[in-house]
Amino acid sequence: MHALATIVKPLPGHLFTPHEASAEMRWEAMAGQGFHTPTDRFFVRNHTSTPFIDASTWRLRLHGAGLRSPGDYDYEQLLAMPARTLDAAIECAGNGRRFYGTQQHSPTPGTQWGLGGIGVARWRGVPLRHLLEHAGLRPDAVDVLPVGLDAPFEHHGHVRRPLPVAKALDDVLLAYEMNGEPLPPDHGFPVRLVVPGWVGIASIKWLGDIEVATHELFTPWNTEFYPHVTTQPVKSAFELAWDTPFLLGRPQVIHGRSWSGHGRIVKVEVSFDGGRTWKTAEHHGPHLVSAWLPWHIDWTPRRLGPQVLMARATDETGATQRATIPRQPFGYHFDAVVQHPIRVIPG
Ligand SMILES: Nc1nc2c(c(=O)[nH]1)N[C@H]1C(S)=C(S)[C@@H](COP(=O)(O)O)O[C@H]1N2
Ligand SMILES: [Mo]
Repeated sequence: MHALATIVKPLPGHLFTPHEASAEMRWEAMAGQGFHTPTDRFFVRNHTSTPFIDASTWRLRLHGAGLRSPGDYDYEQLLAMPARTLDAAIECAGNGRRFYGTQQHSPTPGTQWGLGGIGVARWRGVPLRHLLEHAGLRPDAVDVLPVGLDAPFEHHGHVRRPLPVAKALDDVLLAYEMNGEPLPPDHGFPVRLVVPGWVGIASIKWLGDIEVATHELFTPWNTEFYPHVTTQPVKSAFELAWDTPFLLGRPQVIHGRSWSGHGRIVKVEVSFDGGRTWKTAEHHGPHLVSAWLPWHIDWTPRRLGPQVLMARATDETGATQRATIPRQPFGYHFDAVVQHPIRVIPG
């Protein structure tokens, strides 16, 4: 079992691949699971380490020129406010970064995530809109800046990234529950933001402070890191380990999931011959705009040896996955088709 000092929950090797202060979910850990990612295998991305926060002394401070009635809220007050449940993905902007190097021979620095820097949970909490209105949101408010209570990151201060007020009022949740339990320490206890469809960094964990400004705000997280990055692109993954062995001639049902920050997935195709021909996969389960679409396809391996499986999805905006994509200096937004290696062995 791997233990990262920066993460509290256990990180068994069959569920996670460790990366410095973060832990990536192994996609084979989603095989046979329901729609949501169980919390025990949900990826963790920490800039520093998981802090221990006492909910009984915790306060959320709302302040700034964009509010008429700034003030502090405690945990009990938040729990007593009108709540909403939301099924949504959180995905790191760097998810898939490794494939810039392995598939396109153009590696980019940063955590070398495969495709496991994503999870879908059932979040419950208070709509950010409700809290902002409660604190007297002024019509001239422009940006909302959530700040984390974890240790400052290098010389950049606390992790914080501004959100435009329009997104803050749309579908953002102040979540205190994940998959029916109080938020675990690694995922932001006592309260985190969940910003559907946007890069993971928008979903600030261990929330302690929200500033509402009447002008645009800038922090290292929307200038230096993740500039101009808002919604997540289209991606697909197989619920399979790398190099999974399959028996020749034995019928298989191959499972996977596809997602997009822009809207619903409308089509998923799979290629078993390196991208020459594509077959349409079948959907099942709920088809939610801020989460993923589970799918499956039948396949009987007819050729021995190492080969690749490829999946490509298309969303309702027409965005799809290409064979290769231009290099992105930070290694964000890898939305090309991933070549998933498997091997077929004698049956
Ligand atoms: N306060 C704080 N919030 C944070 C982070 C962090 O390090 N500190 N990491 C961000 C990043 S980069 C991602 S991808 C998501 C990951 O959420 P998770 O660890 O619950 O999977 O949290 C975001 N929120
Ligand atoms: Mo991230």
